[in-house]
Amino acid sequence: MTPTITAFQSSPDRGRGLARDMRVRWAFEEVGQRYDVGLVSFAAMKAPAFRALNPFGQIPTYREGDLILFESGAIVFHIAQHHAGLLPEDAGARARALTWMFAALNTVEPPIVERSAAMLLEHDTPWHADRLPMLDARVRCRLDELSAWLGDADWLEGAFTAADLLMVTVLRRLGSSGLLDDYPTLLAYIARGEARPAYQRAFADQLAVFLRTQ
Ligand code: GTB
Repeated sequence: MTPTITAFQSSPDRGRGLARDMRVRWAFEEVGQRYDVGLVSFAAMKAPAFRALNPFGQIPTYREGDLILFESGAIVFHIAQHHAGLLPEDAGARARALTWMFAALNTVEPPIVERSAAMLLEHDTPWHADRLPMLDARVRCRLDELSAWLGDADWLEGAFTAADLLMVTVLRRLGSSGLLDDYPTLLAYIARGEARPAYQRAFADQLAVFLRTQ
């Protein structure tokens, strides 16, 4: 059965692959699994029918027969568990990859999302200028640490895994901030992710939605 995911009908990222369906699309492409996409409006995402798929009224969701999933990390993990190519076979290496998947979503992503939200929602408040340096410092702290871990390695733990897939999508959110400019190691890491044919197919597909709905 072909799984169906949901994505924005009209994505605020204007097809730049920043909405979280991108990481699910990329995972499907890496493992060679076909999938369908249901496009939803903001209004539809908050309706009871959609909340049956995701109680928080957000994309992406995943449906395959009776199985309904939400949370992009859980969906990517599910795909990685059921197909070869995104997690190592060795149990220890697999656990390390899972550790980095959590690190991407629980340790690196939160300060980046916090900064994005402040830029979007607080930019005209009296406290924004005072708060931004603190938000930047929190992001830089994680970028320093991640960059130090990567060193001259291509990927977080040897070969490319679902953890790299998640981490690259998390870091891409900083694209227009200028914060990555001080981190050539991370810029090269992101570029390696973006150069993967599976990434490029996923990116083209989500961009096509944006172009079609203009
Ligand atoms: N923890 C959840 C997950 O990982 O799946 C978070 C899901 C989530 O935040 N979904 C967002 C959503 O549905 C879309 S991706 N928002 C609508 C709502 O909450 O009402 C977040 C996102 C949105 C826009 C941009 N952008 O414009 O650049 C980037 C990321």
